[in-house]
Amino acid sequence: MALDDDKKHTVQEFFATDPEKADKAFFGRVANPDRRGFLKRTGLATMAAMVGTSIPFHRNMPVGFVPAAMAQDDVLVGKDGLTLLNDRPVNAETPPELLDDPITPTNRHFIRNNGIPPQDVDPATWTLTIDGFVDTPMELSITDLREQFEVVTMALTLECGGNGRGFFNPPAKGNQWTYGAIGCSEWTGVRLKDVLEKAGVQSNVVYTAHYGADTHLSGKADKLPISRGLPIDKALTDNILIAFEMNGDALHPMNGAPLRLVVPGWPASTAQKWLTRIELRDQVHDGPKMTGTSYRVPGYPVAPGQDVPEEDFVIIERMPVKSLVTFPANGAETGMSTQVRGHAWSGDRSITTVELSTDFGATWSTAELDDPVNNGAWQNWRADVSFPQAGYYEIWARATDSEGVMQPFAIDWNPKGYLNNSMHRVGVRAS
Ligand SMILES: Nc1nc2c(c(=O)[nH]1)N[C@H]1C(S)=C(S)[C@@H](COP(=O)(O)O)O[C@H]1N2
Ligand SMILES: [Mo]
Repeated sequence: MALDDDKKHTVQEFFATDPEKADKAFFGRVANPDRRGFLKRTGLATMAAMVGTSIPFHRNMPVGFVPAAMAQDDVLVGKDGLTLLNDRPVNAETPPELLDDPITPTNRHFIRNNGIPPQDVDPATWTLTIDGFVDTPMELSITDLREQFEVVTMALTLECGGNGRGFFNPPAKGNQWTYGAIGCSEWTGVRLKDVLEKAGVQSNVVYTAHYGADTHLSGKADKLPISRGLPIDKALTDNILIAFEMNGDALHPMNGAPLRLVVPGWPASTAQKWLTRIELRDQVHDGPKMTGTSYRVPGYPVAPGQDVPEEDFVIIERMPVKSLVTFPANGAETGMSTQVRGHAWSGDRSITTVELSTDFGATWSTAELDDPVNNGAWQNWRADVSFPQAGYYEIWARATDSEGVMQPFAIDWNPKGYLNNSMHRVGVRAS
């Protein structure tokens, strides 16, 4: 199903730019004034082949849209088993049982886009500008980065601030993430700190501002989909990378190829993909998704559903203590005993304990817990559990971090559905 005249464009883009032309090219369908149109026999056959069966109501299909089943395959190329939450922009999460690897393979790393990724990126000509309040503004190619700075490889945890939003009640608008907007891949790049220090951070700098090459959904060139930043003290810590490789290969196009920031333990929205510019500012950054209620929570505890004035919202910094059970899968049939395993993480802290319960929280036992492979990586844990008799059990996991903070059982509700770190429950049938 190639676009014969222009192979560089995906089906998705072709339909987005000129739906009627795309429709005609694909299916030979000419629009009627009422925005429907009869598919020619061959067009109908093509469409049926693409969705895998006949389309009884094809006469009702508006001209110029991509069948959802087809869109899914198209945008998740190079990903395996992810759940597509939205295809414009692309948002896809990983089911917990597919996050079982100690290091998340690229094909299992979630995708969270706010806009349309850049097309036809060329790593050879890509540049990163460092400007704002620096002694020496710089424009660096990826080769410059590799040659002028120490190249490091680290496993780093990225979690979307909205992970777990789908469980909020009353619900919060936005992508209904469940568990899987989290991953810990191995990233190769240079330290943000080294690059900023080389440029020379001036004494009035308080915040960074990150810019990427993706475009706004509206198509307007002067509108950015997202531009967030970090307090300068955080930006100068030593496990934030400007990365050009993921798990030993080029970055996946949806995960920011050819260059991105990786900011472990803070909302992954700070980890700009398709990174083109870092500006140092003498005030808190105010780019799109920095202000208002974006990536912000009320500065005090609120009741579910409570109205909170916008000025009471504060910028989310570290992500909270959390754990995930990646084996067994929810709904699994197990024997009378099974290994249970998963990961745990807590912003820029470490995890000291992971506990499991199989009796709805009455008693808890401690899991075996690994140290992080490096600062910024999640920690893997495992335990053997056995069940006293056949039946339905829930495996509950709760982590405690180095400051003694434990995961809660219930959601700490906030209006935009951020930071849900309530305990992960996995139901199994033992026999
Ligand atoms: N340029 C750009 N960078 C971005 C985004 C984006 O839409 N555009 N999304 C951010 C958000 S909200 C998240 S959670 C992470 C997701 O990274 P991933 O898609 O590689 O998992 O990228 C961040 N960086
Ligand atoms: Mo995010």
